[in-house]
Amino acid sequence: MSNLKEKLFDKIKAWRPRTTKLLKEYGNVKLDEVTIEQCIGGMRDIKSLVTDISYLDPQEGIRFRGFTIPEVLAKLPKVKGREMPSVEGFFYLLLTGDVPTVADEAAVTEEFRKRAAVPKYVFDVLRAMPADSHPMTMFSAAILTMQRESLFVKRYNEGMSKMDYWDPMYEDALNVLAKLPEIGAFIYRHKYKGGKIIASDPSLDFGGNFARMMGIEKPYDDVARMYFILHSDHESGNVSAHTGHLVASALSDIYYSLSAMLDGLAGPLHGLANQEVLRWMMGVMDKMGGKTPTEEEMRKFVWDTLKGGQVVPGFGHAVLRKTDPRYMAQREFCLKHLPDDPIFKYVDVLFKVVPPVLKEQGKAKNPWPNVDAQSGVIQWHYGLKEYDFYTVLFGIGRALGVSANIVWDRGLGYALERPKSVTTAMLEEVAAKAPAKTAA
Ligand code: HAX
Repeated sequence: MSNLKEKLFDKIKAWRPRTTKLLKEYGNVKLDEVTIEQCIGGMRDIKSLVTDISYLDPQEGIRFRGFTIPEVLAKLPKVKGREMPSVEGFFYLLLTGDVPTVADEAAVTEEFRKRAAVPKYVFDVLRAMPADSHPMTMFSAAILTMQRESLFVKRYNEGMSKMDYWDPMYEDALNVLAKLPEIGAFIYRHKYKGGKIIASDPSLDFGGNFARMMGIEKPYDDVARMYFILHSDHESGNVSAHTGHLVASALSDIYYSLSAMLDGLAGPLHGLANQEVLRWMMGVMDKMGGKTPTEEEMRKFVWDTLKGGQVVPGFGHAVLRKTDPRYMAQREFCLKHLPDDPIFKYVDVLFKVVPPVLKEQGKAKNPWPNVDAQSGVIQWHYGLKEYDFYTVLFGIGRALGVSANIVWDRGLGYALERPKSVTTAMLEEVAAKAPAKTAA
């Protein structure tokens, strides 16, 4: 067993009695109540999922294993000579809850390296897809194509015990994660760079190797590391994480689960918003003949979007009620590395203009920018201008968190997910019995 796997198993064994005790001794204790608005309105805020990998506070933002983003970036071992920690060390933190030593991190890097070779048939499938396929469709298909490799399925068919589910799920998770940098970079080079593929360099870490295969110079390696870390997890209820968890709860393997989570991430209200932000800004730029709009001009563009019945991409959030700390981490990076970038200037104007407009409109519960408002700018600056690729970058990061969650789901024996639905008539019946004040 690798260090990581041994450590994980110790943690799972120590954790199991906590979950069992809660279920057996306190299973009937009430945790929450559900309103009609929550039932119709996308289950907002209903406490009905458990994860210990990350927690999203509406005011503070995300904590990974109890650490804020600045703490994570400061505490994890840095890649030699670089500003950012490695993705491998971060994955160790997500999976075990402990900050890795340099040796722990090196062991994960070695685990990923051993598993990084992508089967040739994946590239054949990608090459056979229509040229106008969206990169997210290609990414999801690439992962689904590898489903035949699943060790979980093999062991399940051999009759493995429920207590062992976590083990082949862990193996599958590492096997698929290790291949994501090459798959992502292949999709990019195949689709946008005339198929000129750059070979992987196994001596590099996850982020460094991705940057190399993308063909983008330093400091893009640090951009990649930062990007994958920031996008990894946002507790369990967001569409991508929830989809991964839901699909895996049927004991579907990690390939099915990650492919499905990517399909959810590909929606414009979720991960695709990073592409939509750039598309929106390019539209404004076109109308401005390339000039940066004044605040007054930008305000008009924002109002035009709202009056057209569309959302302003990159703003608002279902849980957060302040500026996303993932936005702030990227903003700090921009202020340090690309303060004069014209697109960053656009984003800066939007930062000033959009929240007051959304407040004035009075619909959005959170007028502040989310992660997607800032992320495309950095990619654009380093030459990645094909913005329909941006959600693939998000997907590589999100796969880290979703995989860690699924391994733990199986370790703790979480159940098949099956909420109950009601009919509209049933809701009306409940509403009719409500006290007049509530019903008014
Ligand atoms: N622009 C215009 N209207 C907005 C808005 C925005 N940025 N954010 C919210 N609203 C509107 C909603 O569409 C909703 O309108 P209706 O009452 O007409 O349906 C109303 O304000 C109330 O919505 P809410 O309760 O504040 O927000 P939701 O939880 O329903 O939705 C969203 C959260 C993120 C989907 C929403 O803010 C949005 O559409 N934002 C723009 C798209 C975006 O940036 N998505 C990425 C979010 C972060 C993420 O998941 N990244 O992957």
